[in-house]
Amino acid sequence: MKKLDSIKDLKLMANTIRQDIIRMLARAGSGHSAGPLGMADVFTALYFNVLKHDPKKPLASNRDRLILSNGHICPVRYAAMARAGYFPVKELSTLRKYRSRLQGHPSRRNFPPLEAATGSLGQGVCIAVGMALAAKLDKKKHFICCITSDGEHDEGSTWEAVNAAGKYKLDNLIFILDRNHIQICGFTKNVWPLEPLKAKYKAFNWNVIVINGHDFRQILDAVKKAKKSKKPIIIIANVIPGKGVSFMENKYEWHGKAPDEKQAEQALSELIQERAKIR
Ligand SMILES: Cc1ncc(C[n+]2csc(CCOP(=O)(O)OP(=O)(O)O)c2C)c(N)n1
Ligand SMILES: [Mg+2]
Repeated sequence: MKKLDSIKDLKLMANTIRQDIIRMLARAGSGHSAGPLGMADVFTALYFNVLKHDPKKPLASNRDRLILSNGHICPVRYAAMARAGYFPVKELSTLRKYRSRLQGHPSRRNFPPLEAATGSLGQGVCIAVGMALAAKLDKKKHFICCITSDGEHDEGSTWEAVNAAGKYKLDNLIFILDRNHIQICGFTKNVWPLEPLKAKYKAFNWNVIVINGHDFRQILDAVKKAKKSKKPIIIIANVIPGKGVSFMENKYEWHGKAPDEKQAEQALSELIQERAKIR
């Protein structure tokens, strides 16, 4: 894997990925903007530093598995994978096109390195728990890392998965929560309050780390600690939906909307200005 060790290089890569997301969505003319932009730093840290993976051998049996349970934010995963060398960057322009490998929600049938077909909320988390249990039964050493979202915790099946992971003491399972406080039609606290999330996970016999999901040092430290946990662990990553684009930040209206041409131009100019300030 192409490893980036310096925080500056990670920040530059995350900025590149945010620009990719804007270009892909504008070209597709539909899709989700806020979630992918919010998770660009986490995905950069995963693909360019902490996950064990090899784009040249994408299905190697000892790879860490990454399940994107909130499948609708897949543009961020596609951009990170392209930049990491899984496929040519120009293929990003096929997002959401008929027959593309890069469907609007991840399709393992179209592209096996995506690990699972997700998007139906509450299912990827269950798949991840099953994969972690299977890996333990097979005495495998890889980790199962599952990205889940706050809105996904409205689903009963999410809590069944959490409960099962606690029972089986799945110390090879790491959840990373996209805690952006928004969902499809409002702020999570108004639609379906989730707090106290930390206490709930602890009650299910999980370890919990809470971080700022835009701080690379915190992300890297948290995943390193998570790999040493003796229980299933969740990293609650507080992130800003729409991060990096002023008119999208903290606006749930951007949950499932793509920028038009003019909005994309404005977004890219802000990201390019931000890039110049990266030290
Ligand atoms: C089982 C299921 N029910 C409903 C939906 C429709 N849906 C798509 S995204 C979403 C909101 C989920 O919240 P979150 O993942 O926190 O959204 P974001 O932070 O990206 O805005 C909903 C209800 C779905 N994908 N799956
Ligand atoms: Mg959310």
